Amino acid sequence: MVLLDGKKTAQDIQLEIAEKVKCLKADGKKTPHLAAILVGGDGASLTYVNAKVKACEKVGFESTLVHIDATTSEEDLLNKIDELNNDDAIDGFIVQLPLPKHIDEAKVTLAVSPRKDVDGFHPENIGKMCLNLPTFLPATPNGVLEMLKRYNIETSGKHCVVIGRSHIVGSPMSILMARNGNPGNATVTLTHSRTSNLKEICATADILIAAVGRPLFVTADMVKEGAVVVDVGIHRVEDSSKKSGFKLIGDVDFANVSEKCSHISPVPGGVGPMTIASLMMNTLSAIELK
Ligand code: L34
Repeated sequence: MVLLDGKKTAQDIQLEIAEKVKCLKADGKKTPHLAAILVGGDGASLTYVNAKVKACEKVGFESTLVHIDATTSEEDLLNKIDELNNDDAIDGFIVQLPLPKHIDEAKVTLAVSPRKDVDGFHPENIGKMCLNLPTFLPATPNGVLEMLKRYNIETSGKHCVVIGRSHIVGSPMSILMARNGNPGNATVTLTHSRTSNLKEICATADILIAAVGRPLFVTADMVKEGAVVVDVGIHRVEDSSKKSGFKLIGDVDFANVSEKCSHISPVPGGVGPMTIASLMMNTLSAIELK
């Protein structure tokens, strides 16, 4: 079994980006500048956003963290987004999800200028992704693609089963795996909570991508011998033996599934760090697309 080491792969990518940033600076070009808006935010969101800011430092980008109160009105958030849309210093920005319940995520997604939408969530960018036109690709699915590519995993002609149809992971993941490209050209089945015979379908997957959002949902009986398993889930569960009081687990029952598959991504240290590396790639291309 080969471990798909997202932590190490993300570090490699960040070193490559750092080299490119050095060249940009040497050529007198603008230093890429990423901003992140965090509204309120639980511990997990704060951890992820802080990791994004830290990654910016590592690759030599400038970064701005806009941390606003959980009680902020939708209108105030939309105004802040407009400010960033019009700020020439900022090349790209993200609004960390989830948002507090009183704020409409769809409205927020639409308010971000497609040119600065380094999360790749704006309908214009989703449309371009579907048409295989150059654009910002959503960070998590693109991180998974990059991981498959760097581990030389053949996707062409393979049966890829994606579990979960969220706007930010499952849906775009299924489109990217089916696109004409490398990685891509897979035969994709997108499954979700209404899928009948889910276990049987998963057990036919050459590549199984779990983005269900339920801890340890994927058990060994759902996995074909020799399959490639990518775990996009991330859950904090109580663990009194840890200083933090919790441990991280994924959507996949790693201990049992890892005995059966050819490749598997761990949690932590799998897709999470790749999401961040992928955001750095998009921010760099925000400069290049200009
Ligand atoms: N707008 N919202 C927006 N863009 C995104 O791309 C995200 N996502 C998801 C949640 N909301 C978002 C993230 O950034 C998930 N996500 C994310 C990013 C990083 C990590 C996990 C999820 C990550 O670094 N995970 C580490 C462990 C971190 C910890 O200690 O909790 C890992 O090794 O998996």
